[in-house]
Amino acid sequence: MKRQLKFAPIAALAAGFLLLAGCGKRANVGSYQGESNQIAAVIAQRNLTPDDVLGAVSTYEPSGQHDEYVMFASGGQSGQVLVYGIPSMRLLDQIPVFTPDSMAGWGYGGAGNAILHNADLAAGPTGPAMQVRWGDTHHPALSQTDAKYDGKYLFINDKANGRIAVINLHYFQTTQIVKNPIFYNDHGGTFVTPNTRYVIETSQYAAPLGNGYAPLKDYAAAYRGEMTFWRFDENTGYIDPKRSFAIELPPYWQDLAIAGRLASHGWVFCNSFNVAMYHDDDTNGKPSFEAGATQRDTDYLHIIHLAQAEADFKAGKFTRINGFPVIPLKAAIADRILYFTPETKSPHGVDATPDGQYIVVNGKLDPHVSVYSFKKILAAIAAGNYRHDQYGVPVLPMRETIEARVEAGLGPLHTQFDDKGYAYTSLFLDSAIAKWALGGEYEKLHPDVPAWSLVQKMPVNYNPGHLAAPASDTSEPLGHYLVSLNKWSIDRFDTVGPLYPEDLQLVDISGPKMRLLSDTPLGLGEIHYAEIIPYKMLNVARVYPMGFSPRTWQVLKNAVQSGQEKIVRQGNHVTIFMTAVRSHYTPEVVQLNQGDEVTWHITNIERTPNASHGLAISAYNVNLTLNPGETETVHFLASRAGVFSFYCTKFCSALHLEMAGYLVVKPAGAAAVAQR
Ligand code: K7E
Ligand code: CUA
Repeated sequence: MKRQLKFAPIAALAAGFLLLAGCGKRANVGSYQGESNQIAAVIAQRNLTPDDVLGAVSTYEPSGQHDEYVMFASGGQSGQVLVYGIPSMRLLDQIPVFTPDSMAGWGYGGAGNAILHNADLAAGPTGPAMQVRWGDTHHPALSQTDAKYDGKYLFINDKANGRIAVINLHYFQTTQIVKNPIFYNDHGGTFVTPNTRYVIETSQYAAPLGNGYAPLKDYAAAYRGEMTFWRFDENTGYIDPKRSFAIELPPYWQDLAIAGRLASHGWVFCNSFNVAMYHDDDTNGKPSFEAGATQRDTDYLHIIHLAQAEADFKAGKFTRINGFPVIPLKAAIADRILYFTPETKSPHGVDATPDGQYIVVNGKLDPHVSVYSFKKILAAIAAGNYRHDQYGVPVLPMRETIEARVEAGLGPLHTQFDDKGYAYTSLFLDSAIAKWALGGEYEKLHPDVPAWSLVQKMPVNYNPGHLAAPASDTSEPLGHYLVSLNKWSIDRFDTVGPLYPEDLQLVDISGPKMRLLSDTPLGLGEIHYAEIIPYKMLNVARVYPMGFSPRTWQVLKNAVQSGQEKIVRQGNHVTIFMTAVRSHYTPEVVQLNQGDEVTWHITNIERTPNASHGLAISAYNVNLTLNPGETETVHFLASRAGVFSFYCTKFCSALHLEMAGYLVVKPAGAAAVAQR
């Protein structure tokens, strides 16, 4: 075991620490003279190895000191986005997206309701409307300008319900959720094109396009996959569904996707599995999907010429499904939009090198990562030396498209890149990360290390899914850190019941060897992917402009201002104009008749950062969070008679408990409430 430390190393460690500390801006050698023995004692008492101490001092943020990077991580089944500081791995925020969130007051009466409602299932020929109040978020994507992060927006998909959300990073707030009109689920999303012109969302489990019915026996004829290109409008900050379109794909189960950049700008790549099109109606005892879907030796890397698809869309070469433009498979083939090249069966992640020259496919069942050359793909297309799959899609021979195969280890899932010409691949089965050297132009960055060679394997705990490195998905990755997003934690933390947390392990990749720095448990959801950006690239607001509505994303001219508070009754419709400021609401008493229709406007008129207030109304399921300047509107029917308190849910001041009021609802039949 590693936890054995003799006195000498402790002393050396303490001495080294003392020397190191001497270089810091916050202290000098002299100031540690008294502490060095104490430090050595703590190291001994806690049984720390030199690596432990190095990890601790590399990641510890002293009180009040901020992190250099932030990581935007999918919150998995929580349906949200998590925000971490790096290197401390402190959880800074949970941005509510697909799931109501009571801290943010998201989905309990305010703006969140309207945004969530917009992405519910609409009623249609196949069934009634359905409220969907959760999501399974997988892949966050930061907006890009010229293939670099611009820090403005974040996108995230909901695999379970086929939805995409837009988060504005000025306010860290979800502004829009769009429901895919032709598919129920997705997985290959979100990924953005190099100028965030399009946000990509790809279906996963083939089904009839348009959410209709077809029996499983008609799988090959009636089931399809698709890739949707959501047009993002930089001027408005919203996805414009009217300028968005999809491409019909064969009913292979499409997996991860990535947009090309630089060399491969204008192209998109997507993995698939179950090219065998295995399906079974469970009546004849055929094997399970896990056996049936993997019976072929190869699946297909999809190569999609987005620039040509966009031209077809603009030329009106599409059909409409549920009103949404879809370029039919036949047209995609005829107009040279879609190609395949074989990949070893059942791969998982597909990633593009920073220069867009190589497409890296992670084997999953194959111990190799396969590196395809975009130059070779173009040459293979030009050579025309291809066969066709059963739907007529050209299949480029693998020997013409592949550049290298790197034996990384067992279960390669996802790859990230640093600034020194290296790639890092998660090995799910090996519980390890493989560091390997890129070839081509990247060889110049590491002249002594052979191209496409394995450099180091480092164990992680356990079963890593995605990895995340700063700006890895851009033309300028930053290196420095890598986070291993591990699915299993087994023995790493105190057991807290049968549902185990994930383990996020922070790794230092700045030196020649990867070095483990810390473990962080996560019990809120399963992170799939994450993107990391230097904090200084963000431009985050501290307060809202006065009267800002997160529903309209505008300053409302008629937002309630101080001195204009009132209650207006028109028949049985009552409108409340309320303000909140430390430490009271105005008005504080609202008297209604049972059956009144209520519109309740409230503005937090604070200008002080951090001075948020809440508005919780007992029995009416209303819970708002109002940040400084924010205005919200709640509608409800006063269906229940009685005396209800409303109060501020945020301990905003010494007199916070007094920030409360009464909602008095007189039972129907009793004398009506006098008008104010
Ligand atoms: Cu979990 Cu990218 Cu959805 Cu792999 S995915 S782990
Ligand atoms: Cu406002 Cu407590």
